[in-house]
Amino acid sequence: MVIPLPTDETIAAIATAISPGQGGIAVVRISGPKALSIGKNIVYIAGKKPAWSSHTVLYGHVMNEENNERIDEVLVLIMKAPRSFTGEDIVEIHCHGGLIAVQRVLERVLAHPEVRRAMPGEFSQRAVLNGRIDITQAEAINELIGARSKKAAQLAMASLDGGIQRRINALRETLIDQLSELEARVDFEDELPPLNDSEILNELLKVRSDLLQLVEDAKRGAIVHQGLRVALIGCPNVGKSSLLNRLSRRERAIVTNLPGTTRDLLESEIILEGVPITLIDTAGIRATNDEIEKLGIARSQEALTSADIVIMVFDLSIGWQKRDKELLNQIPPEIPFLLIGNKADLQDKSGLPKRNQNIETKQAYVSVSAKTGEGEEALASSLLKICGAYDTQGIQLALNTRQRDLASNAASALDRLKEVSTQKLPWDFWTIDLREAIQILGEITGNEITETLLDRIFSRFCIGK
Ligand SMILES: Nc1nc2c(ncn2[C@@H]2O[C@H](COP(=O)(O)OP(=O)(O)OP(=O)(O)O)[C@@H](O)[C@H]2O)c(=O)[nH]1
Ligand SMILES: [Mg+2]
Repeated sequence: MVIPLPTDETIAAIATAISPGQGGIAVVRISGPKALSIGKNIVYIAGKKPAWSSHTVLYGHVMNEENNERIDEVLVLIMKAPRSFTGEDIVEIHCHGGLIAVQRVLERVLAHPEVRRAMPGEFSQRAVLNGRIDITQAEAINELIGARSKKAAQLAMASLDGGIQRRINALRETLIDQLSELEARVDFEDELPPLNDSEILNELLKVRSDLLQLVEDAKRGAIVHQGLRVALIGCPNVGKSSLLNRLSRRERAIVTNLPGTTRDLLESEIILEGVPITLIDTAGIRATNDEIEKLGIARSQEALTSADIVIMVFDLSIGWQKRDKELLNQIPPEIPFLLIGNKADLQDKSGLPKRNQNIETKQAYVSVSAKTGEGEEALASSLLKICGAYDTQGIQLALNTRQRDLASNAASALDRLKEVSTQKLPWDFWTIDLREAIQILGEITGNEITETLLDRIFSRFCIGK
């Protein structure tokens, strides 16, 4: 669906999360030229008629006109254009939270003929179209709201502060400067001092390597945003559920000394060094005649092939077994995995060597005890190392997938200039790739804006943003 471009329509939506019994207050946001008149029409304010001046708060009631019923007691926040989020007149009605009151207030607003329900992302889209924020900042709002760890929120905030916009614009400016030099040579070669092509190439390749660095950081940043699904896999009774409980710091899963305790997948979310990780406990894999257990094992097998990372657990108190090896062979080669020897506290008594000789793999290996907590830190850092998220703390800016793909395309366009330079082609050949890189970088920030681009970006937002 294509959202109509700048418009004189007035829109409204609930801007806060709605959930039964939750939230002391909720906010209904109205934006557009009729926002104030609608607000005045539906909010009754006792006493002398107030001025509804910008950046003031009024106290009143949303009324049902037909029977004079008070729908809710509210505060009204007025922000006149252009000093508002969207750049238009905004009236925010702060009413009570939960489900009913806020819905009734919104219905009352929408009953007004001069307003319609906002589409997903439409407030942010108007903010972009009216030049209040650029596209990277609008995307950052979405990312900040969706952040599942402190680091993800910090990265989103850096982008909301204009970090990505400034960085990309600076690189784009450098390219534009070079392009104008080159264009001048195309037209007036004889009248201008000659250009040194290797100097220009170096300058452009510097921009390229900055872009590639951003792409690299973005890959690690993506893990911080999206998180990882990590499946705990192993034979029965090796301590998978005990490990899940230890890592989640709560008794999430049932643990017993009977093999075959876990029958179903069970998820628990943890944060490791800012990376949100969904741990998935699975049923111990073995041949069984128990129908319920069979179904559970089928799910384990599914988790084994669909997880981002597999933690394969075996029992150190009995050592590495043939059945462990068989299971290890079932891990698809493209899925990174970490081998964990559990029950290290029992191992000393069992007299088995620290790293069991029978493990025929050079895979990352950590020995732990779910009982005592021994080896827990080593487990966490090995896990982060495997997923390439080891140094996420060092990242200051993280492009999202859309921005990353564009940055990488721009870098490729610049890369083609190496060939142009080697072949000593005339300046107009340089300008082709350079212009393309400039155009692509413009798409990141929205300098080169198209309706399809806007539509693609904002359709991923939800209503009220
Ligand atoms: N001493 C010791 N016992 C452990 C450790 N980890 C687990 N156990 C015990 O091993 C038994 C099995 O633990 P679970 O966590 O249920 O094992 P599981 O791999 O989830 O087993 P299934 O769900 O049956 O596949 C329980 O009696 C645990 O208390 C450990 O590190 N040390
Ligand atoms: Mg279990």
